[in-house]
Amino acid sequence: MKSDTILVTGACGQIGSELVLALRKQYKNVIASDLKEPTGELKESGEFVRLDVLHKNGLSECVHQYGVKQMYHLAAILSATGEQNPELAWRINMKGLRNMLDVCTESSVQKLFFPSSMAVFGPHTPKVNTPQYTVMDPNTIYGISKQAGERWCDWYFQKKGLDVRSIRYPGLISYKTKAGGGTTDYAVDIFFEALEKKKYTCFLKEDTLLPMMYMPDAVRGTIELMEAPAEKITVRSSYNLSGFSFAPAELAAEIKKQIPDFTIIYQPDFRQSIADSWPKSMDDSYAKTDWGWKPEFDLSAMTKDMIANIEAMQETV
Ligand code: VAH
Repeated sequence: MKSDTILVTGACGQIGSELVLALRKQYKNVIASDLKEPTGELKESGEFVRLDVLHKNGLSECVHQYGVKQMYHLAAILSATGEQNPELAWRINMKGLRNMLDVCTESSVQKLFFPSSMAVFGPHTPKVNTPQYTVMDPNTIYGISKQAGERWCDWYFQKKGLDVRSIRYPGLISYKTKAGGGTTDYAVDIFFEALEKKKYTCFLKEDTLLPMMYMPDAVRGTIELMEAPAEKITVRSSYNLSGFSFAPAELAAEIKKQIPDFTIIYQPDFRQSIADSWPKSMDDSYAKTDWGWKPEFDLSAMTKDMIANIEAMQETV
């Protein structure tokens, strides 16, 4: 087991809760932190510290007390919630990141991970096979904060030599911790509703094609990026990363193969305009070339794995 002490913020969130468990399989000391208390395997499997990323002193004291060498900063407000609470989203997503960047440069931290998102792209970005470098005109506070965050990360690398690395995640699908406040959350909620009620009301139009990824691939890719030799990393803003693209109708059809009497209706809400501003697919050739990225799950394999694991979880309840 590797000995670097790692601190994960936002550890109780959709990505954090699975990333911590994966890191704890490789590292002896992985400290989970969040504002809310952990539960279940996340709580039982290791150290937890209650941290507010807006309080730099608390963050700094934790880093110095534990001799933290790597940080994964996952605490953030997502797209849909951000549009309803723009001031809160900007404050947490920007001041939280600045605190992390400054604590890194003022301490023993050698490596920082920053999660960006396909939300940094906007209405004038080429939507098919969106390039690594292209027009970026995000029109959500979440996307604007992630774009600004990418620029801050690149600046801290260029000007202060901080080894900060980042991924532009597509929509992420998982079963261990429900997503919260995202526009792509339909692709998580649909599985729970399909198994519980055999029906789902989707808040996006049936043909809304979006890049997506299964969480096991996202977690593996994140750790692979952080473990790659520094000289391999040519992108210090954020790497495009993608698994596969689908629309709600395609996901519903895949679920119906496993649950034949499943039905879906479509009632688009404010999140439709957010989804319409995002890519339909992303070019992640830089990640493939620089550090060997390769997704393992496709739509069919993800659907089967999600249903099998949610059914198994429900049996233990
Ligand atoms: C959201 N799940 O919907 C997040 C993600 C690209 C989407 O950033 O806000």
